[in-house]
Amino acid sequence: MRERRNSKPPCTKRNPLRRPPLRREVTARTLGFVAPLPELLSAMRQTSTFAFSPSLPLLSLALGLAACGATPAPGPNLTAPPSNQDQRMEWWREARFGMFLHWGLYAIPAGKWRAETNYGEWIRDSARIPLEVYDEFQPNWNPVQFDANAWAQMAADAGMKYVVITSKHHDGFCLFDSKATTWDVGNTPHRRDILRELADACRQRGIVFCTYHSIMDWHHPDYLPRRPWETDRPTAGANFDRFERYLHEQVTEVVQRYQPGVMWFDGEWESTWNHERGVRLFNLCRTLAPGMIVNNRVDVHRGGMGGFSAANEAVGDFHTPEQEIPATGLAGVDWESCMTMNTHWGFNAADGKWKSTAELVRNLIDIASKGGNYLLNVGPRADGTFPKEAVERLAQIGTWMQQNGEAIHGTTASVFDSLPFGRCTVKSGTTTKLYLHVFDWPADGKLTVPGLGSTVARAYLLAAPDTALAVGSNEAGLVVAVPNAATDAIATVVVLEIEGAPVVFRTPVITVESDSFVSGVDVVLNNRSPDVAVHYSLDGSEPSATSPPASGPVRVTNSCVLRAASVWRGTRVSAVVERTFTKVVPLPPVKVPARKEGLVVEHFAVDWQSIPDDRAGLIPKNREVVGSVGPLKNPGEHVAFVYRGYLVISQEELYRFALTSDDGSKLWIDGQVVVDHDGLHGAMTKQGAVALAPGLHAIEVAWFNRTGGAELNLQWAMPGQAFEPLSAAVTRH
Ligand code: FHN
Repeated sequence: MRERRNSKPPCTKRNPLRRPPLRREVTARTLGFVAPLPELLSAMRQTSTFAFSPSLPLLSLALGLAACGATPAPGPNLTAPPSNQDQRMEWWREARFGMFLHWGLYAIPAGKWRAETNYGEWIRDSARIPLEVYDEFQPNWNPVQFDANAWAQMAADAGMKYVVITSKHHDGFCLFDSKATTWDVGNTPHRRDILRELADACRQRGIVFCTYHSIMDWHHPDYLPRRPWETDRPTAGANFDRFERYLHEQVTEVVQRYQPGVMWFDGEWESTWNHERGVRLFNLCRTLAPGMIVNNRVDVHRGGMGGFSAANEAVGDFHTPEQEIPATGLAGVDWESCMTMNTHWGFNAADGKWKSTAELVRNLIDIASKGGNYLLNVGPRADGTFPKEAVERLAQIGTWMQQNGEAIHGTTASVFDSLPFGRCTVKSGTTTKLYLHVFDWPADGKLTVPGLGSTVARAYLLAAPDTALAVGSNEAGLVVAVPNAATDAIATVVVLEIEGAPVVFRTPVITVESDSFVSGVDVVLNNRSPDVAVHYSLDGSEPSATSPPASGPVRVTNSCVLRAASVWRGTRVSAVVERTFTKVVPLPPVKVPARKEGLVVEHFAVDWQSIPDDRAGLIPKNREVVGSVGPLKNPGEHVAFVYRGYLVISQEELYRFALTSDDGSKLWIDGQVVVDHDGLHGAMTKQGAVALAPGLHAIEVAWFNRTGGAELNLQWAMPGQAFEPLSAAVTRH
């Protein structure tokens, strides 16, 4: 359905600037503005002197490419179904570094509205700009200095291997000429296909073109909820299912027209979006372009700014921490930290809090050393230029990457738990390269590398690969003789070449389903160093070379303190880790008459911010019998559901429960709290466990949704088995 606002038709509907379908022509561009708002006019006058314009070399490159009809370099193969997830993610893991671009109408006010200057891409909501007032930015959209080749060249020069640009942000304005709406660039004085030009410019430089697409849409009449302050904007007739069809139609347009390597969804946290809709959108993307990567924000489980989808049911190809770098990375999964250069995503003319190039480069190194990708944002100006501070930083990052890109692109996470002087990235093969990124250069010329047992075949500065560095050792570890001065103040890279896999003395990691058990539990001890053994004790004694080695999972059948350490050539070479395990007595069954299948759930209208202990006095609005606890279909806001009944237990065991909810939830078994997931939070999962004897056991689940996302799902598992939903076969009331 083509979007039409349900209030007076948008000023752009009869906009005389509506032109024939966008073409890739380069036209004489005039700065034709239509009756700008007073603030807008003054804001634009303030930004009339634009800091960056394409330099001559860039222009000649662009003309050269155009003249020779350079065909876009191949990106990932999006149409062929990859044989596995590793194949789909291969180029992305190799890339490690990308450019994020937040660009749209919000660049016109540039963060300023009336007396305030701290807005960004959220300005329509944050400044409470009515729709019809915000619409008037559309005829003023005319980025006459937009130069896709210049943008792509700056990304390439900075060592960025992919670019993610906002095809649509939360304001709903489309940076492409959509057949589904007039709220797009096709209806502005700017008559070019921005995404097409940028996609071509990227591909001509071997950069993968990608798009960010917001699920949340503050413009489409069918999108709900409205902004909380938009009380005068009618909701009658709004149909979110119809909006979902509109969303699918536009995602199909973007994918089929521009073949993005990544579809980067966002704005997934409001109550109308749920797991089922997320799965449908994810499946649409897989159908349209099997090789295309989709982030985890297509679903509702990113878990807030930490960006980690802990829920078992979550879909998406990578996790998305935002404005933060996970302390120890996100082990075993693909993840990308997206961060701004200053403090805004969209252009803000007053934001002078720019991160230093050193901080940006060290963020890149830190992220790569933890096995993640760095998506670094630029918020272009309304005229199509980059802020000069961004241009400067991209160029300076490029200088570092020119010399050291080999230590970032195609690397994997450090083999060390930590290093005193900086970070490590790795390239494995018959010869393994350890790239030591030295932030704190040793004044005495002795770089000590603790915890490495390997013999180093060769050591050198990445900046001077032909000059071998002497390697020795002392009680603290390996010692590399380095020059007295670092070659790069931000980070100097020292390369250690090792035959085969590195022997690293890492502290073992204990992995186990639960610290308590009924009959026994399997404990996995892993120090992630194949040539280094793990020895352990179960009597609380110091593990040593004479303790038993862990040749597989250790079976614990009695309460004990397990202690473990790494051992190499008869010597303990790591710290000791320990875990206490407890054999528990199962709760006895409750004596109740046999009951019917299912649980009773009572619905309440409440305004909780947490689950009250005393709920006895509540009067339910509704009561029904259900077979499982969630997922829910549009339960609404300011509601609470309380499930009660019995679990049918056939085998004496320790049972694990995974409770996913947005907002708070709690699980009791026989009156004991097993999972306390209370409070106001996004869709996240929390686990608990309880030992149960055969028979019936009382179960109660309380959940509430204040506003926003409304997720609930309870799953359970026996030892060694996958989580699955409860079913009517195991519930009674
Ligand atoms: O609300 C958006 C925000 O404007 C920006 O796009 C960031 C970048 O990932 N994502 C959302 C906030 O999590």
